[in-house]
Amino acid sequence: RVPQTEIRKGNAGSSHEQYVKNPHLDHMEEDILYHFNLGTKTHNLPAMFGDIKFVCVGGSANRMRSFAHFIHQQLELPGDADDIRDICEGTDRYSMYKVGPVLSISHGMGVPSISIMLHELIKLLYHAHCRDVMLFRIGTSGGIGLPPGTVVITDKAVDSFFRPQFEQVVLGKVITRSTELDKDMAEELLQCSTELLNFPTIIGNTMCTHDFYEGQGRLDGALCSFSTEEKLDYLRKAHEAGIRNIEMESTVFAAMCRVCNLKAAVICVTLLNRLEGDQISTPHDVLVEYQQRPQYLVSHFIRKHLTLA
Ligand code: R2B
Ligand code: URA
Repeated sequence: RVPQTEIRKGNAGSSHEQYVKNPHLDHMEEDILYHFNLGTKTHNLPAMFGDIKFVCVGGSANRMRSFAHFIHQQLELPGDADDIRDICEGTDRYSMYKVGPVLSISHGMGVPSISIMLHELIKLLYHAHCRDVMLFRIGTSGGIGLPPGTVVITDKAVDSFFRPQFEQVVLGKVITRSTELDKDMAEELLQCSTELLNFPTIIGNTMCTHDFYEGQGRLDGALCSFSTEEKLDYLRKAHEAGIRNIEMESTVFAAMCRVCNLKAAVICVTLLNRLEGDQISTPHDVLVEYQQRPQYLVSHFIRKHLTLA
C-alpha cells in the first residue's frame, strides 16, 4: 500500500476559489443533499444560504441549537430566537440552524459522521454561491496535563500516531491529506480569549482518534488490552509531541476544509485531565458551563468581524 499525498499550496479561503473539488458535480442535473433533506431542485439554496459567512459545527444537536439561540442574542438580531427552526427537521441525522450570516450544524460523533456532513455542507456552500466562509468546530475533548475547562485552539490536528495527516481509503487505496489549519484564525481566536475574563485558553496540537475508549487509552471501556503504565506512557509521549487534547473529528475536518479552500479552526474545551483519570465525573452543570466556552470564544470572534465588539 503506497499512500498518495495531496500537496496543496496556501491561498485557503480565497474568494476566487470554488469550494468543491469534484468535476462530476458539473454534469449533475440535480444534487440531493440526502442527509440534510435539501436539494438543488427542491430548494432555492442561493436564497436560503447565500449570505452565510460563518459556519459552526459541533457534535450534539442540542448544543448546536443552544448555540444558534446564543448567537442570535449576541449578534443583536431582530425577531424571536424561539422562531429559529431546524432546517433539517425532515431528517434526524443532523440539525441545522441559520441565524443571520451564521450557520450552526450538528455533526454527530466520529470521523465518518462528520465527514458525511462536511461533504454535504461544502456542496451546500457551493450551490448557494457563498464566498469567504470561515468554519469552526466547537467541541469537547479530553485534556492532557491541563486543568479541566481549558479551551484548546488546535494548532495541528494529528492522528493516533501523532502525524498531522488524515488517511481515507478510496477505491481500496489509502489517500493521505494534510490536516493543517488556518494559523491566522487560531492566533486571532487566542487574541479573542485574552479579551474575555477568566478564560483559560491555549494553542496546542489535538489528537483525533476513532474510538473514545481503547482508542484514547482509556482503562474503563468494555475491553482493555493494556496496563495503566502503558496508558500513561502513551499519553506522556503524546504530550511530548505537543498534543494537549484528544477528540474524534479534527483530522478529517481540517483535511476536508483545506482541500476545499475553506478557512477553518478547531476549538474544544477539555472536560477532564486524562493524566488523572478516564471517567467524566464532573457535575452536569459544570460540564454545561465548560461547553459554553468555545461558543463564547467563537461568538466574540464573529462579533469582532461584524464590528459589533
Ligand atoms: C468529543 O466528544 C465526543 C465523544 O464524547 C466526540 O464527538 C468528540 O470529538
Ligand atoms: N471527548 C473525547 O473524545 N474524549 C474525551 O475524553 C472527552 C470528550
